[in-house]
Amino acid sequence: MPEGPAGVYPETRQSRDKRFSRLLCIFSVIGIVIFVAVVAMTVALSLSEQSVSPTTMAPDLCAGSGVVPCDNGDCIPVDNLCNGFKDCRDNSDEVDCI
Ligand SMILES: [Ca+2]
Repeated sequence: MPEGPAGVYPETRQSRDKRFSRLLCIFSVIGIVIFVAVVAMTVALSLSEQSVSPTTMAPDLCAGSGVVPCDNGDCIPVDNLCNGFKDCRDNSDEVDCI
């Protein structure tokens, strides 16, 4: 019975197991990083969608289409200016009414 291969085999298997567990660890870390990145992107996307309400438009887009900009950037129909109801979220449509 040859002693060489029998003596070498346990070391080779150990180092192979070590390498395998190290690879497993690296892949786990990569998986966790990808998961965290995807979750962060999903949260950021949903937050940015929430902050843009349907009535919010850039002030220059309000002009000339029957709507006027509020001080906070909302757009409201021009008829809603000074009508006694709060249409802008900042109530700027009911300020400085004569
Ligand atoms: Ca109003």
